[in-house]
Amino acid sequence: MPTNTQRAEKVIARCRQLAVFTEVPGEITRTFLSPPMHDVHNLMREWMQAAGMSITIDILGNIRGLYPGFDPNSNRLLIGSHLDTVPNAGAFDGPLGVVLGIALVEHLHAQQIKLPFPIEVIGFSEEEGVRFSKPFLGSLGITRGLSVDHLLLKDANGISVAEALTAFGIDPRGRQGMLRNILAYLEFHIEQGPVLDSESASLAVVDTIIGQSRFEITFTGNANHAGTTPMHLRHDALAAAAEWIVNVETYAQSVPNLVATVGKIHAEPNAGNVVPGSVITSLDVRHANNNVRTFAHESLIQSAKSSASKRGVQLSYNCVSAQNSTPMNPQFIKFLDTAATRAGHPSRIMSSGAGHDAMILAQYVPAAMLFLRSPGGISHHPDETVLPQDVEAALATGIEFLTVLRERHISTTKEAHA
Ligand code: HGY
Ligand code: MN
Ligand code: MN
Repeated sequence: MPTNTQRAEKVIARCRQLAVFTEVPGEITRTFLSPPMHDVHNLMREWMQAAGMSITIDILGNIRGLYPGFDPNSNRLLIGSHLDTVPNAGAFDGPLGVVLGIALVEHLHAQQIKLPFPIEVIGFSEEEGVRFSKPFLGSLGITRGLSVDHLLLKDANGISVAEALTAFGIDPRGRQGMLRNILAYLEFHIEQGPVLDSESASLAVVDTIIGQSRFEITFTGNANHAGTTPMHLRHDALAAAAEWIVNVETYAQSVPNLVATVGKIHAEPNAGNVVPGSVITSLDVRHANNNVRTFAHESLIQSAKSSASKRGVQLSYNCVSAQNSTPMNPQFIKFLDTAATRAGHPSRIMSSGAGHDAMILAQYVPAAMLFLRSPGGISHHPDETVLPQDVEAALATGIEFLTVLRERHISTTKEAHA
C-alpha cells in the first residue's frame, strides 16, 4: 500500500510524463486536438484502465474514465480539468486536476472501496482558447453544446473546429450537450497566483471564479514605404495599437482589482522598412464585479477607437468570450472545507483570477474547486510547479470529500426510506 507521500510523488511524476507530449520540442505546448493529445490519451487510458475505469473519448475529444458505484440510481461525481496548455506552459495547469482524479479512483480501487455514486474522471480537450481563440470548447461541448459558429471557427492555418475534430477521428455531427445525472463537479487546480505561497498555505477552497472578457481587436491603416512616407501622411496601425496598449495598462492600474492584458499582437507586413498596415491584438479583462469588468472593456474599446481615429486608422473588434463571475456551489464549498479540515489541512476560502472549466460546469451542476499552492505564484510558464506535501494534502482532502459525500448519500437515502 503506497504511502501518501509516494502517492503524491506519483501524481507529480505523471504530470511530468504528460508534459513531454508537446507540439514544440523543448517546451510544453499542447493545443486543442493537436497530435500529442493522442499520446496523452493513450497514457491516461493505461492509468485509468489499471484503476478499474471504463474509458471513452467523447464528441469534443474529452477523455472520460468511469468508475462504477454500487447504487445504480445514483448520479455521478465528475472530477476533472483540462489537458490542453498555453504555449511554453508549465506541467501542472490542467493535467494536475485530471491526474489527481485518477489517483483518488486508484485509491478506491486498491482498497476495494465501493461508493454509492459512480466517479467519472474527465480530461477536457480545450480550456485555454489558444488554437481557436475560443476557450472552454471541451466543457462547453458537453454542457451547452457547440454552435455551428463555434464549429466553423478557424485556426491560424485555416483549419476549422469541425475539421480538427474529424482529423482527430471524431464525427463532428455527433450529439453534444449531453451532460446528465451529475451529482457535482470537482476540480483540483493550482492557484496560479501568489496568495497561498505568501501565506505558506497548501490549499484553498474557491468561492468564486471572477468574470473575464476576451476580445480580438484589429487596427487597419495603410502599409507604405518607411523611407518615403512623411509622418503627417501616415496611417500607422502599429503606432495606434502601441499608444492604446499603454492606455490599457494605465487604465487597469487606476481601477482597484481590475486586470487587463494585451497578450497577443500580430503586425502586417511585419517588415522593418514598411509602415505597418494592420495589427491584430488580443484584450483580456477580468474583475469580480461584472459591471466594473463590462464598463472597463467598453472604455478600452473606446480608447482603441480614439488611438486609431487620430491616425486615420480603422478599428474593428469582436468579443471571442465573455464569462460572468461564477460562484461555486455553497453546499459543496462547505463539504470541501469540512473535508480539508478532517484531513488536517484547514484551508482558506479565496476567489480565482484564472478561468477554469468549473465556471462552465457551475452553470449546469453544483461545482467546487480546490486550489493547491503555486510556489513563487508562477503559472503559464515552464517554472510552474507544485510541492509534494500540497499534493498529499489535496489527495487526503479528496478522500475525505468522497467520505463526506458517501455519508450524505446514506443519510439522504435513509430519509427517503423513513
Ligand atoms: O486564462 C485563464 O484564466 C486560464 O488559465 N485558462
Ligand atoms: Mn491556464
Ligand atoms: Mn487551467
